[in-house]
Amino acid sequence: MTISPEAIKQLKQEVGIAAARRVKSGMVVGLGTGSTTAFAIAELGARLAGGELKDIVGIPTSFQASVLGKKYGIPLRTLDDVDRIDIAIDGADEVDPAKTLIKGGGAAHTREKVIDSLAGLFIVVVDESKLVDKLGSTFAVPVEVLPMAIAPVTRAVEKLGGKPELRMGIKKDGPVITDQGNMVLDVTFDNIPDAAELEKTLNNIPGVLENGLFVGVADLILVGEFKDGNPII
Ligand code: ABF
Repeated sequence: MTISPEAIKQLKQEVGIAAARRVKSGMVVGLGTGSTTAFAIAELGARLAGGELKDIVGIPTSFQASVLGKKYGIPLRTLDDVDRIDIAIDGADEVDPAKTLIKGGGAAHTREKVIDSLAGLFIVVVDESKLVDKLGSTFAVPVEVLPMAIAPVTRAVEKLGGKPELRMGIKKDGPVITDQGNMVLDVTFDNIPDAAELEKTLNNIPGVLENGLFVGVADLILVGEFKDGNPII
């Protein structure tokens, strides 16, 4: 059954709000990237403004997360300012039954993996369209690469059986540049029998900063889905 864009947006909003409601006063919150997490950040801002939530700080995973955090009045800090992250809320592009994720559709997976991995509780917020039985079946694995190493990394990834594609900007006038000044190869694999092994192998290629396989990082997956025509989490 195909779900309309409006309905998908409603699911994203419901699941973002549900995640934000798990944040308690005084917490340090990892602020993820993407449209679903944006609803969680807005809800945190509303709860702060309404006085229901006090004294939280946000650790943004990207420039986009920083902009939203500021917009909604969440005091922002860096990892140098805090000794812990209580909860991280972030999106994903794919979630498999083992809670392994593919992330990086927003080219922010390098900082996301740092913050999401440090969190005491990493909550993933997705709509039902992100659930897959087989990792890599709907989304390529993003790999952040030093620009000077694109050619050798492309060859190395092809040797692994991957089909890499340089991610271009929306206007197709040049490659996407990450917050770290690097480029992204989106690598399609026909099969990912061992995600943990592939994550390590990709990150061991000289010139690779980080890839979008998140293995054993997600603690809680909140899924927005329709049941009998009503959105449920
Ligand atoms: C970010 O959110 C990325 O890692 C992931 O690709 C994206 C999902 O975006 P959305 O919630 O808009 O589908 O965390």
